[in-house]
Amino acid sequence: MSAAQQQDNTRPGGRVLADALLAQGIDTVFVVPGESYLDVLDGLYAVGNQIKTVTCRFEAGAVNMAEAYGKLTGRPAAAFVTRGPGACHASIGAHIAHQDSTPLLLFIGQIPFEETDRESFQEVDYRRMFGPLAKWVTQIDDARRIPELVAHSVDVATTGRPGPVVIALSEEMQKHAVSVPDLPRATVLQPLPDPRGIERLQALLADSRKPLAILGGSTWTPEGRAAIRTFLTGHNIPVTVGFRRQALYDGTLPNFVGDLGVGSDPALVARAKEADLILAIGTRLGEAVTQGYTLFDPAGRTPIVHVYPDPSEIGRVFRPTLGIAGDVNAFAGAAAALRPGPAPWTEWTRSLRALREAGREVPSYEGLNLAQAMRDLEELAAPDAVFTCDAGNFATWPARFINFKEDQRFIGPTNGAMGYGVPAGIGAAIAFPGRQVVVFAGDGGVLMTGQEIATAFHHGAAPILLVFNNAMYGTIRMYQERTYPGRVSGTALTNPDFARFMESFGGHGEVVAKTEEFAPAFRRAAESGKPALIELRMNPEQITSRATIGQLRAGAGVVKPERK
Ligand SMILES: Cc1ncc(C[n+]2csc(CCOP(=O)(O)OP(=O)(O)O)c2C)c(N)n1
Ligand SMILES: [Mg+2]
Repeated sequence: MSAAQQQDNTRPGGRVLADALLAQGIDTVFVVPGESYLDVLDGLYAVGNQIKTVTCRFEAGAVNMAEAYGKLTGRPAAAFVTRGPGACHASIGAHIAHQDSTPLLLFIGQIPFEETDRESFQEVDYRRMFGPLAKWVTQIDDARRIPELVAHSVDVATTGRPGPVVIALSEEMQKHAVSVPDLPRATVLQPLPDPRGIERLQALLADSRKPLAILGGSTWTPEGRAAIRTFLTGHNIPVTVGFRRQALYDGTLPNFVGDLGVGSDPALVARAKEADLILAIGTRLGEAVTQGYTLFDPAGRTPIVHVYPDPSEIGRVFRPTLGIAGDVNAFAGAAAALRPGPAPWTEWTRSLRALREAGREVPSYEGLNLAQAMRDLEELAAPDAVFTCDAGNFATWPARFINFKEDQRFIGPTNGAMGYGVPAGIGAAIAFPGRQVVVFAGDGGVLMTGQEIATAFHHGAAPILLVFNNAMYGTIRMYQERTYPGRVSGTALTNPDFARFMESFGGHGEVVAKTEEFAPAFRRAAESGKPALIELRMNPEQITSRATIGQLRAGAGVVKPERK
């Protein structure tokens, strides 16, 4: 089509929007429909299978699938929801994408523009509602501006520190026939880190005896990961990963020493405090990673090198000795070219790795031994499996006992959002058809969004769900037992038969109550080729991999609150 014809290409707003998505390289959308964006649905119909439309059961599910898709591919997927109630259900996805720095587009069908401020049916001001949750919020009231605002939204979502962009779509605007050109994708190269940073890093390393790297963040490319591995293995620097950023670094390498987040090995946390140089690369130094802001001295006595794409995040809580703003992958490339000097920390690295491996040894537990089950999973999972994780105590079992491998991926919500794991697993299966997807979820979180199993069936995704069943909101029970021992309140659960729940959708269900049952159950689940669920029937007394409820009560030692 010539440029002149393109100019003449009069289309209704809904179609312009679908074409704008295509022009920006967005080929997958996750939707729960609403009459507020019928014209966009029709635009999606018009472009046919150029855009894959995944119909979901719950807006939180839709937006979590889109978030996981963006987290795994680095390109945003779009979620479409209706105004008012749909937007409210979807808001959790904006919060996850914000805290996880994930590119995401959340489109919301809006009321007709001429009814604004009458509190008309389902009316909400999204600029106010999503102000603190999103990186940017806009509303399209003129169909001629669709290409501009969609293109800018993609740029905002994907550059610097990535994040969610919310785009409200006035209802009648979607019907207006306009002639407007599609806009091409912009190639935006990220700022390069200043080469002086590498020189200073080298000088700091030369003075160090106990360096420690923390990898995190969302902007890694495969090349960047390979380069940072070359740098860190070449210098034999011990490497941790930030909260829920497992698999950013190959856990089988002899300098991987564990994760810093919620439920980290206390021995690792203690040793991390001994480090004399912190290399925080790509990660925010947020609450979870820094163990409630206690890991380093805020006045900067431990030298910190902080490499991050957004300068406004550097020095936010901890004063760095050296801040390096810019693309972490470019930094990694430059660091990989450094010739390793003498590394007087061989013993330090070896001892941290020994700690990691000692922590992975399988203890004996009463009842189902989840440590052994996780070690079996480590053996049995596909070498390029994608793991998705919900939020809860159960997540500490895989983090402690599995060393994730180079080609595997692991994603979870760093904001601790329950209900993430199952839809994220479906998003992962849609992003990477044919790859094995394993979901870790508790009996609490799995029923927040477990109905999306129907979406998995509808779109041919086949994740394997591992449901850690302790018949309680175990994390909160753990805090309860520490703070108010024996006073169980609001945390006990009555569960369905999870295997039959999965079977009722047409999937494969298994119950594992004994340790030796896990491996064959996982094999059968993987071979079934269908969505599968394995209920892990836990000993509820074993509240974490490190403590029983009895031990928590015994160690609680807090003053009981007075009741008035
Ligand atoms: C959406 C949401 N609601 C509530 C919480 C608070 N919360 C954190 S963990 C947890 C319990 C999780 O229970 P379950 O999924 O069974 O996992 P478990 O801790 O028992 O392993 C709750 C209620 C949360 N993090 N997210
Ligand atoms: Mg539970």
